[in-house]
Amino acid sequence: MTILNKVISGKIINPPPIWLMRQAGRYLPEYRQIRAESGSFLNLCYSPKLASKVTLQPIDRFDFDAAIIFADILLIIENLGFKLDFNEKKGPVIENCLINKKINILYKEVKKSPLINIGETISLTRGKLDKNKSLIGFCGAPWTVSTYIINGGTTNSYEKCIKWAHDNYEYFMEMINLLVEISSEYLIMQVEAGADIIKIFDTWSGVLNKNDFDNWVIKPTYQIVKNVKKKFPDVKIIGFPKNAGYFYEDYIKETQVDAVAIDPDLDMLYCKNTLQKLTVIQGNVSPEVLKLGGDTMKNDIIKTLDTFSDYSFIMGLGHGVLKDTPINHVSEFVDIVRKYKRK
Ligand code: 1CP
Repeated sequence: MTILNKVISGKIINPPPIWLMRQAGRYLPEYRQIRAESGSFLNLCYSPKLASKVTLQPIDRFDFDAAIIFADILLIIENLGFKLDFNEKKGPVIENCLINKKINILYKEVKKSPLINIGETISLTRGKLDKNKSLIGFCGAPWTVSTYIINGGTTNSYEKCIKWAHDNYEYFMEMINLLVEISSEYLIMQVEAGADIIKIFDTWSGVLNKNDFDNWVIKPTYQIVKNVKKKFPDVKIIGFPKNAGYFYEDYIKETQVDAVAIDPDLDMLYCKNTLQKLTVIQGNVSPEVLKLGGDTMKNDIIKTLDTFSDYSFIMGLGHGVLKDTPINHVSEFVDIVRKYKRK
């Protein structure tokens, strides 16, 4: 069993294992080189050889305890017939987003869609990765993915997506159910290819009220967990309902994920006294503090370890590594954690 799997199964390991969201990416020169060679971000995601190289770069450099497969949560929307592009400045762009168009399913079966390339990246990477290290597969949760489909890209007006969902409720729920179905199949393919942990990213769950959170975040996530576990009862699943605040508790109890990633906005003592009693947590140093470095970073890392190391814990960030983060801050982060002695 990998070290991360042991921790998610309830073992207390000190110092805890480490991996970071967006640990591969533009802050690494070796990533920027392969990204330039690949021509575009999508080419890179769909090229198993290059994507596998990029997945392993942060492991070679920092010796993290897990690799997360290099891909993107939005690739799946091509299966629903939407054309995805990534613009250097704007980020993801979906032409003919839902506000203008109806769903016209292009690929119902994951294995007959371009997502099959991600399975290939996973097999290639598993063959090269140390046996003690986990390979993390992932998908976006239906609500978060649907915000991009509705809006056509990143937005800062989530109220428009919420309004659209309520105004077109039946159609919206059909889309959520379709995303549950395809995402489950996609995750099952990832486990078959060699992923031993799955993460479900719900980056925009924090904009919803409790009722919508229950119906659009908790229920679809529970369905995905159920579908994956039916096929692979032992695979461990980490949920990330970012900015869900006090809704984290119901999310943990009702989705039946095996662990949750916590964002930096959550109070650490609340996490320790409440969430850590319910499940294994991963978190939650702020990516801004990692970028800043120095004593602020050092103190936050130690405080995080002091707070959470009485129970099973995975050390990481509350969100992804920022683009201009100095590489030596990441090495120092790993160094401080590995030298940590539990009080
Ligand atoms: O040109 C580039 O280098 C593109 C930048 C980039 C990268 C490196 C994007 C575009 N995606 C990724 C990789 C990625 N995305 C991974 C790989 C593995 C890793 O973590 O190292 C993962 C897991 C994601 C997940 C992802 N993509 C999420 C959920 C997690 C999160 O960060 O909140 C979301 C919301 C996306 C959408 C996305 N992909 C890329 C951009 C610029 C965006 C938009 C983000 C936004 O709307 O704010």
